[in-house]
Amino acid sequence: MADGKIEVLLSGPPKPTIVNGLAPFLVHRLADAKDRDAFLKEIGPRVRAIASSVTSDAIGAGLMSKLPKLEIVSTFGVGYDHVDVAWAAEHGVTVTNTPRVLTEEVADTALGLILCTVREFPQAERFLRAGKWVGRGYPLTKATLRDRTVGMVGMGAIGQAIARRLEAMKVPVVYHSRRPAAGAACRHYPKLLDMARDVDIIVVITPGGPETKDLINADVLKALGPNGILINMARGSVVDEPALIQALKDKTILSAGLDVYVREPDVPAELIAMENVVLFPHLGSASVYTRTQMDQLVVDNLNAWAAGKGPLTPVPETPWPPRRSS
Ligand code: 8YV
Repeated sequence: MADGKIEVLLSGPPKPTIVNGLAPFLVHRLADAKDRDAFLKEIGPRVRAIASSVTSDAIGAGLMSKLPKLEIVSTFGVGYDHVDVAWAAEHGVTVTNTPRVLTEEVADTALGLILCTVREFPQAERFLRAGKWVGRGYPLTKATLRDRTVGMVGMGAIGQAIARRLEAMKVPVVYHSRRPAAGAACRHYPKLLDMARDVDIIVVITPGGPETKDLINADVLKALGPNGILINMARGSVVDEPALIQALKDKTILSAGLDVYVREPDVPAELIAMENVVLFPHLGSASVYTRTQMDQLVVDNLNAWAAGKGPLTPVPETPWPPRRSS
């Protein structure tokens, strides 16, 4: 503790809300370290908390094990597959994320991506800008929401917010998840393949990580069928990307709308070359309003922990108070 302040390691860019909010702490910025190993060797023994301002920088066992006094990792984002939670749980380190404050924003984006993909709005806009409207109208779209059922993969808070929007638009919704979700009134499919056969659009909104890796594979896409549309709002890892590219090329499915990719920000050139896909640059929660609330929750979690009240939103794998095995 320098000057009585708790020392915090900041991973990711120094966003103003986070930097200002962490004023009560002594903050060390990982991004500024010229020699990362030497930097961690020097400050590591004093660091008690990590603040992570992005989901794109991994917080792995290698980093956390260099911080023997680490008690908490407060990360930005509802998804926390970039944090090795199994290691954290085993070592009594609490991980917090930023749920709820982004739910409605991500659901809005999902609805936008669904509509853009089904009705080809970005393609039609490109058509107008290219001066092609003069000769003829944009072709009628093959797809419509009017005769489709949506199958959600994942029915957590964001899944339910998407389902509410679709139901308000009179679109029938069903879902697949390992267990039926509390509070979801629509039909639950225990088997993903069964649901894929019955629906016309799959919307993926389930956590990333090893348990869901390549969940949407060639078999699921085949079951979705030639009129089918895949929407991915979750993590690139949930979809077998080469299988998706193949399915789009072969017309095994009709089209896809993607907000996330396996190696962001690298998007496969094959996808970029396709007209039957709509590609968003991971926009889910990307408004100033919502991102500020997410940044603030990163700070609030650390302040609540430092005040001895316990963090506000620990993830289920690392409940508060922590169970230290050593
Ligand atoms: C982030 C997200 O905007 O919260 C999450 O898990 O995926 C998004 O809200 C994204 O991670 C940007 O880096």
